[in-house]
Amino acid sequence: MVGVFLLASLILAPEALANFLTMKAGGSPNANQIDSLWKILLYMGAFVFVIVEGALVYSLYRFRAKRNPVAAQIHGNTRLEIGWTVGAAMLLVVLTVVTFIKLPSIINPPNSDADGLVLSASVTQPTPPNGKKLTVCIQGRQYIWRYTYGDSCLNDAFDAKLPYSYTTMEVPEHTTVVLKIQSTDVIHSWWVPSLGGKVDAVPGYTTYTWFKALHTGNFRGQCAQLCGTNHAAMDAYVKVVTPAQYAAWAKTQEQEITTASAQVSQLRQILTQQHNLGS
Ligand SMILES: [Cu+2]
Repeated sequence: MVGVFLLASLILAPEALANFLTMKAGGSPNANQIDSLWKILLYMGAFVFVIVEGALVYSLYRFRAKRNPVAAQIHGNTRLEIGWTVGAAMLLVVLTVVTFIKLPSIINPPNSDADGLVLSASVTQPTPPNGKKLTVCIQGRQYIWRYTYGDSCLNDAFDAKLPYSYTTMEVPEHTTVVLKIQSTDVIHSWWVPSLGGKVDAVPGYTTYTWFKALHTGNFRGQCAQLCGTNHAAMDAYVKVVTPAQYAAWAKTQEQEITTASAQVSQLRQILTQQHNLGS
């Protein structure tokens, strides 16, 4: 009994049950739309399950062999058969309509809020209606994520002037962040569940997605496509801060990268002069 109780308290703990049947959401409008669409499907599925299984269990009990030694001979029921065919078709119609109503808010990015990061407009797809967004280019590679910040990363993600970071992406809240996703080796998959859907990083192609963080906080994700022996270690973190904090961070990051690059160039020069750097 104690064992059963302990097991039940582990399984039924709120932490264990959180998002057990439902999507992770709450970080971005697209993630919330995916979550609510999923819940509609789940509840409708649960309704059908209860009706069908209920009828089955009731029939097993009501018409059990002990009470009914001679089986009734039945040749179908036209009204019932038309009924459940039309009923199932109606359910599919409802699911289709609800899905198509929700799809645009999952696919198309909205405008940044007034207190979001102050951004210049850009015409590169995908784009919120007013064109203002923060672009982050994502490079997946075995086994780490690299992020380059700024509109011009669309031309060259390795532009020396742009700040970049590994593993943790720093972004401002209330700002539409458009992600341009690429891979430098095999197929990876970008997925931070609380911030939206899963998008593959495919070598030779560029895929896009977006999120708009509703509040500050830390969100965790992971490469969602088996990409090699160390795939499990390919974590992704998104740190959402205020627009002011983001601007300060980007500036510091830029300076630190410039300093570090200068030091590396200096070291390279010294090593080359001493013939310690292989040609
Ligand atoms: Cu990967």
